[in-house]
Amino acid sequence: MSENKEITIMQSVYAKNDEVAAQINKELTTKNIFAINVMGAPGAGKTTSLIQIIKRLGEVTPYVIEGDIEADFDTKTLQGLGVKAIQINTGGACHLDSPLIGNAVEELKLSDGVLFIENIGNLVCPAEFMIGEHAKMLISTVTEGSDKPYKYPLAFEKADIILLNKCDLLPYIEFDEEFFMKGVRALNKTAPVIKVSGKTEEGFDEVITWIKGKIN
Ligand SMILES: Nc1nc2c(ncn2[C@@H]2O[C@H](COP(=O)(O)OP(=O)(O)OP(=O)(O)O)[C@@H](O)[C@H]2O)c(=O)[nH]1
Ligand SMILES: [Mg+2]
Repeated sequence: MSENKEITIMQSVYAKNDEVAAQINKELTTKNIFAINVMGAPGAGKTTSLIQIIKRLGEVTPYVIEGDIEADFDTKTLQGLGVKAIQINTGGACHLDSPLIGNAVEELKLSDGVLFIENIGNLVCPAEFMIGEHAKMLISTVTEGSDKPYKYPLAFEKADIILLNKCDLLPYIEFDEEFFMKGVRALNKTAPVIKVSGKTEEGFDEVITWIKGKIN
């Protein structure tokens, strides 16, 4: 006969993260900062899109927190363009968490503007962790294939805006846009999906209109 065993339910692994995220969110709001968690697979064009967005922001001050497992190429690129950017290296972790963001926010000395947080290139874990953001921007690409909403639903479900990047490559690859949109809309009825290209620069004016609509 089997014995009854007492099982202790541990605190949610997300609870501490979410508590710190809520504090960061409040602090950023007080400083008049709108924070965007930029998510997408490795090489989706997160940094390329940020460059296109930042150069269209006009009077709005951009700040960037760059998340990578190792290296600081993206931070160096942005700093070279005069952007106030700071690097976080997780040393292996596949997503940013809110304590890491808390430290970076303190160092950046932010006020009045938009903070872009480029998360680790990964279509899974970043969507699970709040990091103090006001909105999540997902960058998907035509080169990843049109089945991505079906295979990686959480990122698409949680996104407030979705950029479909690398549209300049559409003539050269097979991408079923209708199937992609059907998958997106099954998960997320409201997020705008904007077709963009970091190469031809199409679509980014629409992205700016969305961002400015959020901060005004
Ligand atoms: N053809 C084409 N290439 C693009 C586009 N956007 C980005 N790329 C290229 O894709 C590669 C990756 O772009 P990044 O902006 O570095 O991508 P990322 O998502 O920031 O990459 P990680 O930070 O390493 O995850 C680079 O070689 C870019 O030039 C696009 O719209 N069209
Ligand atoms: Mg990058």
